[in-house]
Amino acid sequence: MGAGRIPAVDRPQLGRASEHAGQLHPDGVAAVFRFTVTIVAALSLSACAAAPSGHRVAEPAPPQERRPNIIFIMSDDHAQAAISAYGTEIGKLAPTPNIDRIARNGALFENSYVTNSLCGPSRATMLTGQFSHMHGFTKNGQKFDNASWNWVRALGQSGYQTAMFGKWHLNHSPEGAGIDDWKVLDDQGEYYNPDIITPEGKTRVEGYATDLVTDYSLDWLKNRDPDKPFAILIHHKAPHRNFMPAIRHIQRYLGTEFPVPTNYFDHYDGRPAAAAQEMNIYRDMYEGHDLKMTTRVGTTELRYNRWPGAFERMTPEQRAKWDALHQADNDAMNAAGLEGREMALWKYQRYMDEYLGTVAAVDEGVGRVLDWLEASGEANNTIVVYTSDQGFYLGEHGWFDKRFMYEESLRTPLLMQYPGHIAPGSHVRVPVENVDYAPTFLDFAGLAPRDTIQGRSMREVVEGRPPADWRKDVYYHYYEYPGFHSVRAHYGVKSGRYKLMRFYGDINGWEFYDLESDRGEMHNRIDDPAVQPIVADLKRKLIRLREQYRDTDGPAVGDPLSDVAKGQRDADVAAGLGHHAH
Ligand code: SGN
Ligand code: CA
Repeated sequence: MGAGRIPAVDRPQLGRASEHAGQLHPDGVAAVFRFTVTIVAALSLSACAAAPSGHRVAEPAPPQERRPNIIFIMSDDHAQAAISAYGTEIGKLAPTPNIDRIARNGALFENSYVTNSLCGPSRATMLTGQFSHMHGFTKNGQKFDNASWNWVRALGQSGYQTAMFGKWHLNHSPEGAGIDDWKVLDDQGEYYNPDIITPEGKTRVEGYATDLVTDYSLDWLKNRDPDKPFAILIHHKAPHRNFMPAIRHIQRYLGTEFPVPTNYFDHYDGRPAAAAQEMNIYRDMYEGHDLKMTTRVGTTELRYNRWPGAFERMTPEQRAKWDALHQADNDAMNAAGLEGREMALWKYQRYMDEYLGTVAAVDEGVGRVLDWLEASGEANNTIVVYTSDQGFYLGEHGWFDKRFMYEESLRTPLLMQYPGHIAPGSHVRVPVENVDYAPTFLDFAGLAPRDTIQGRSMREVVEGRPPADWRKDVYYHYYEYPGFHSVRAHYGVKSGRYKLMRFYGDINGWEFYDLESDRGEMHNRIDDPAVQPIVADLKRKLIRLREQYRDTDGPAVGDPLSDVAKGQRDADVAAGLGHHAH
């Protein structure tokens, strides 16, 4: 028995294997498949027919290649570490065979990053190809202007049929964003019986969010206009907080011992912003809401449950199964009277069970979409992308959530297949950022780049011939403070093995890491004389990047730290402390 696990006396196996997704989706892959007619240079043929007799008939133009379909699958808060294609320890214990199919069929991006590790800003970046300060959505809770340019509308205007199902979270709905068909989750979305917004209004729909989003997507794919290329956004809520697996997956990882990150009990020395966060698994996670811990042996009453709605919206039948499947493990935990370090380790294992349990349904959904695609005859002409709106902490530094520019949340999964264009099993090593998605889709759809876009098409990169002048340095800027989890605003650059970050506001200061010798980012060496030439070089790079991307938010790189005290006042005012009077 390893750390954090307690033998459960009795583990009910309610409906585990029997409740297979297939029951919920009787039509599955056995649907009627439509084959799309390939358009061959019809225009040039009619031109030939019209040629006056006696004249040489013009050669027909070469057949135009059909523009590729795009299936853009995104989950919410999915760490690279939780995808087996990334070769991680967690992936070995909780494999994602269907997401991995995309990597096998195409490319796995080893170095894919976000520009601002937060939901709304990330999504706006993916739609527009711009950094947060340019599209204006810097923090959650702001509203994205759906009338802004986005790549989905651009494809639609050029003849694509477009759709979006799942989490939008940029404002109420995609109304006005130029997407033909959509059904979205309300705000952050709920796992069970979610409220679904359609052009007709909002209704509560019985079912599990991940399965519903997959169902909507497959229905649309099967009934779309077969004569048009299509672009579909399938955007899951999972594995976002509060990590509620489908009933059939609740006990999937019970008894699996996940490796505890070596820095789970971090001291945060030399990293004041890391010390000040509120996203610690053993201190800040809600024991009821997030960890589904009960108050005592024999009860199903949850401990601190900040937003009871997530459970109250379940049907009595769902709730009964849910409670029964958690009961033995909860009773064992309560009976053991865990404290301190032991309790922290138990919480880590419970967090992994629930988080990875939600990933299981996402992986099944990806499998259903890929199965449909393969059987439809469209696979060779379809780009499939799997990504997340950002990475996530799975216990590193003791954390859940994201926001920081440290590796686990800066990185996001990215896998892409396009038969005939992307070699199966290829690995992309150059750094890409989510500003690159929009120009990539435009490029593959044969549309001209747009000068507002700050990213760059990854086409040559995935086709195995990265341009010599491809970016080497990655720019990042996080804004949301004060806010959930109290992560201070910061910006920074990652350049190969080195990373430089500047926090500003009430906590301001620089951090420097050499990832080659310090993968866990535990030793801030900003004051180490030995690295000062590297730090100076990174500061020059940061200045250049901020100029290139036209980011003037936050203090300038050259501002001495003492001048940033103003940031403290801004933060306090925003928090309602009203220090402006002084
Ligand atoms: C919710 C979560 C937070 C999370 C934010 C942002 N709390 O507020 O933990 O950081 O979303 O997430 S919850 O208990 O209400 O889920 S994001 O994916 O939208 O950026
Ligand atoms: Ca997210």
